[in-house]
Order: sequence, then structure tokens, then C-alpha cells
Amino acid sequence: MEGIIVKGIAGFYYVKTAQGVLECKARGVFRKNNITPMVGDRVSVVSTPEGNVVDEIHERTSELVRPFVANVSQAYVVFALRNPDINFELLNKFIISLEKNGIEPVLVFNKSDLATENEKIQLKELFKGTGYQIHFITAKDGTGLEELLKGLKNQITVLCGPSGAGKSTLLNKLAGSEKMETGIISEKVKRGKHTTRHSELIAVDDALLVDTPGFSTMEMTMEAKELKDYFPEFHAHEGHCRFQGCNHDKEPGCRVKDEVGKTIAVERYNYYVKYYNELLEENKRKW
Ligand SMILES: Nc1nc2c(ncn2[C@@H]2O[C@H](COP(=O)(O)OP(=O)(O)OP(=O)(O)O)[C@@H](O)[C@H]2O)c(=O)[nH]1
Ligand SMILES: [Mg+2]
Ligand SMILES: [Zn+2]
Repeated sequence: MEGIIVKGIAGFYYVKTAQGVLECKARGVFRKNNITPMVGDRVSVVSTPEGNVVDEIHERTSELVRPFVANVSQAYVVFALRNPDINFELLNKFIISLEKNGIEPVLVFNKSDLATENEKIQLKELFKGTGYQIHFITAKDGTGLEELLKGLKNQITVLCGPSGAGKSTLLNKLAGSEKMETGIISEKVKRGKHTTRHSELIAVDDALLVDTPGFSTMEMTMEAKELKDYFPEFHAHEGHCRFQGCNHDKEPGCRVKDEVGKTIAVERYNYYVKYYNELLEENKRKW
């Protein structure tokens, strides 16, 4: 039987099939070959005397590690404008990680009710030249969700972002019912009480949505020279620097650097340089 993994908890996989959601174990051979079934995996299930078993995992179109989800076609990157405040390093890392995986980030800034117009204008400035869609919403009362709803059609969309940003609240609004528990932010830790613990895939009409647990750090690795590929606001200027293969750091005659403060936001460029140099150090240590 064919299906899609909607949830994985403690070695059990919940597979949505034509006959409802089946609780399955994974075949031992997956573990032996270091293959872990992921939420979003399209799988074949067979029933055995020991119960239902995920027998085959079909080829993935994408594979995200954080959050751990397969076959996602787009990501709604959800950050609250306030409470918790935006962690820009984390936001940039989320975006870079998605770019690296070939998944288009859609930027969703939630809790508009707590922010000023000026803060929204600054965020638009920050991402100028990236071409990213930017949405300002109030998930709590459903303001600003029309475009996001339209964008869901025929896609597998992952909601990712830090804890307390309002991912589960947004999912419930998009789904039109309370599919996920949401948190009351405790004043002390600014973390949702009903914080989501497992990624879960939910069908809404002809769309699939994945709610994920929030996290506050993001680790990934790559070659330093790869990083510039994940800053779309640099792309139009590539090939116009004095040196071929310019990494837009200390090289003279750099077109990207010339654009900083014009078509490229200073903060995004500064973050690029910081992370580029961290990666250089890290790459060196590996040799
Ligand atoms: N003021 C305001 N609060 C909101 C809004 N959306 C969500 N919240 C609140 O923010 C808190 C956290 O919301 P959740 O939806 O649980 O956040 P989450 O991103 O799913 O968090 P994790 O599951 O921990 O990753 C809850 O108390 C929500 O009521 C909003 O638009 N405005
Ligand atoms: Mg949640
Ligand atoms: Zn350059």
C-alpha cells in the first residue's frame, strides 16, 4: 500500500494511506544502511505478522535536515516581529540552509499586531534585491493570510522558525481548524508551553503542510566559496568583479561590495562576510 509519512515518534512511523493512518515500524534494512524514514517520505507499506512495516522509501525530491523533512517544495519561514524578537543570525541561517537545499524561502513575519510600520519597512529594506516574498501577518486573528493560502496549492509547505514564532497558530488558521496545539508564551523563558515536539504533516484540501518544532540554533557546514550562491541579491552582480571567482570579501574591484548600501543591504552583506570568514576557518581546520 502507498502512503506518506505524517509523523515519526519513538521508532514508529504514521503513514497516511487510502485506508487511513497506519502505525508502522521501519524495515531493519533501513537502519543497517543508515537510512532514516522522514516525515514527508512517500513510502510503500506491507502488513506482516508483526504489524505494518515501511517496506520501501521512494526517491526524495528534497531532504531538509533541520527541520528533518523530506519532499518539501517550499518553506514558510516564520519569525515573530516581537516576542520573541527576531534573531537575525538564525533568520539568515534558515534562509541559507533552504537555499542550499534548493527550496524557495517565503518570509513570513508574524505578530504584526505587536510591531510598528517602521519595523516592517526596515525588514523589507533588509531583504531588498533577494526577490523573496515577504508577508506580514497576524496569525492570531488571521490577518494577512490570503496570499499564503493561495501559495499552498499543490505544494508540500514546511513551516519553520524559532519556538514561539506562531507556526502552529498559523497552521491552524491556514487549515481552518485546531490541528495543532499552540503555546502560551511563558514570560520567563519566552517559549511556548504547548511547544511542538515532533514534525507533523497535515493535509489541507489539495495542500500538505508540515508543522515543525522550533529551534534556536542552526548548524550546517559547507565550503566557504559556496556561501555567495545562497545570497540571491548578489546574483545579478556575479561575474562583474575584477577577479574571476571573487568571494566579495577583501578583494579589490568587487562589484558586490560596490552595491552594498545600494541594491544590497549593509546588514546582509556584513553577515555574509562574518559567516564567510567563519567558514574559511572551519574549512581550514578540516584539512
Ligand atoms: N500577539 C500575537 N501573538 C501570537 C500571534 N500568533 C501566535 N501568537 C502567540 O504566540 C504563542 C506561540 O504560538 P505557537 O503557534 O505555539 O508558536 P510555535 O511557533 O508553534 O512554537 P513551537 O511549537 O514552540 O515551535 C502563542 O501564545 C500564540 O497565541 C499573533 O499574531 N500575535
Ligand atoms: Mg508549534
Ligand atoms: Zn566580488
